[in-house]
Amino acid sequence: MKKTALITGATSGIGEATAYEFAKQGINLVLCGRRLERLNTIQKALERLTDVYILNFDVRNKKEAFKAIESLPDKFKNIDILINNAGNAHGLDPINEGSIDDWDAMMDINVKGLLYVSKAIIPQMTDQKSGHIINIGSSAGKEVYPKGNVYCASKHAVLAITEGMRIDLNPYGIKVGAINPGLVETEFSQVRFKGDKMADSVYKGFKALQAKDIAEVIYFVVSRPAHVNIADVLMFCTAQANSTLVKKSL
Ligand code: NDP
Ligand code: 8X3
Repeated sequence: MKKTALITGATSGIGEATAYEFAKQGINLVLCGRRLERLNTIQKALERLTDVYILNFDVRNKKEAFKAIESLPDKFKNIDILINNAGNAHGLDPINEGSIDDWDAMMDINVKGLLYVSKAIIPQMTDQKSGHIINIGSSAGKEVYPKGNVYCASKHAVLAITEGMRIDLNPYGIKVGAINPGLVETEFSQVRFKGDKMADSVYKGFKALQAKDIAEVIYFVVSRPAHVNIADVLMFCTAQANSTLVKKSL
């Protein structure tokens, strides 16, 4: 039987690449994001390969998130795989200069949004006594780097939530794991620096991870045999040794 995956943040970067990878493997898709036009375009592109349904909502909005997930037609209602990917960094400032709006955005999207979507989907997984949840954390969830403060805190929270989910959902046969990448060349820095040209320099002088690299690992994780659960993956590009050490050729 074909599996169905729900991917949050499917309109760009890691989420979009995962949608393409899963479609190639014949997994049915529920793709989520705020940018409807992009969802429509991706749906059109992937419908040649698999069945695709789109949900247009903001993960910060609890009511919208639940309403959207409840509205899924029967064909897409049973979610076998949940990829909690929606998220971003907002700003890169020392804690004494950080913006409260940026802090709210990161906590509301990366942490609370992940919880809302999970809360809406988990009951159906516990009923079925199966399911697989992958949370996209970050190397920033394992180390704190200068000016990373609240983003790192949000990703440390994602790791704690992942571990908690794995423990609490273990009796139901639900697999839970986290994928924690270092620098990935996506729209991430455009969002972090709010379109400032600073964003262009982040991935210069070295070959960063690409969204497809992460998508392939995600597919590997979800395609293991039933008795195997990959709990935690930390991945860097070759030029990156840890959160702060990147070997640049420039
Ligand atoms: P992108 O900016 O390319 O993608 C972010 C995705 O999240 C978009 O699809 C965006 O969709 C969605 N999103 C953001 N805010 C909301 C919201 N409020 N409601 C619903 N969807 C939202 O970045 P990445 O692909 O790099 O990021 C994906 C995940 O990977 C994030 O959790 C990020 O923290 C993590 N990560 C990224 C790394 C990197 O270096 N790029 C490294 C490690 C982890 P839309 O705007 O349409 O809503
Ligand atoms: C994204 C990677 O190093 O920019 O989580 O925080 S980093």
